[in-house]
Amino acid sequence: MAIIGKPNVGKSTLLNAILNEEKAIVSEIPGTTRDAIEDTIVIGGYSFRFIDTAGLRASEDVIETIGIERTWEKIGEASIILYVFDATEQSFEDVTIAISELKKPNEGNPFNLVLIGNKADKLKKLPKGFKEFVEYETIFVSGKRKENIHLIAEHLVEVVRKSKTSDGTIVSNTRHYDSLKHAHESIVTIRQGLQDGVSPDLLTVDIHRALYHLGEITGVITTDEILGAIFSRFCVGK
Ligand SMILES: Nc1nc2c(ncn2[C@@H]2O[C@H](COP(=O)(O)OP(=O)(O)OP(=O)(O)O)[C@@H](O)[C@H]2O)c(=O)[nH]1
Ligand SMILES: [Mg+2]
Repeated sequence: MAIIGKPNVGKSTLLNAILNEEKAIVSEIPGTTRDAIEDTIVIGGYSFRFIDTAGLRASEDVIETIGIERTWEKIGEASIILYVFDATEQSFEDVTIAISELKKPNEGNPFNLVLIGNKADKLKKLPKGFKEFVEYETIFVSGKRKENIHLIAEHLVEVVRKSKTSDGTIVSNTRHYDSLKHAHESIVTIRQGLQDGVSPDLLTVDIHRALYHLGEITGVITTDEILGAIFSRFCVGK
């Protein structure tokens, strides 16, 4: 779960409220968080890793800029993005513009986004536009007062329940899903081949294919090394 948003909207406050621990430094100075801070907690029987990130803005500061690049990396890796906004400052229009900016580099991929309107303790009434907004779930909270944090937890559990695969893993990236599907198809063929006594030379083709597809996800394709290890373990000739 990547917690992202503009500087000073209360991302670190929210992380601390979710973890119930003063994990991240909170201050009124925009740009406080520069490095990603993360921790894992179990909610409703599922393990969630929350990552607090550097606030997104154009910065002249070299270190903050590196932090913001990391935020973009985390956005790419996250299963679910919690986009935090300051409900007292950012209008519905501001938030919808920010979302379309976020979606640009992820075009074509499913985008699991939850909007968190923070600092709701300072609001007399909820800002316009959000109530009718159906595209993304919007939850208003006060990180500082720890109000409505349970709504985030409940929503996340529901998302996972709905989207989980049979072993409880969420694969929300379609590219990863395709790679895993292809790797799985090859593995099924390999297993069948082993049962049928197919020659190892022929099995190698499918082993290569499975590793290739897994490598598409991990970025590591060291087929010969891994094949060597497999063959030595299973005592089959190359
Ligand atoms: N009233 C109110 N103030 C809040 C709330 N959440 C955070 N704040 C205040 O907003 C300021 C910024 O909070 P942070 O949690 O550091 O914000 P951030 O988004 O992590 O900021 P950066 O790390 O700079 O990107 C602090 O002064 C907090 O006390 C809230 O729910 N209500
Ligand atoms: Mg912060």
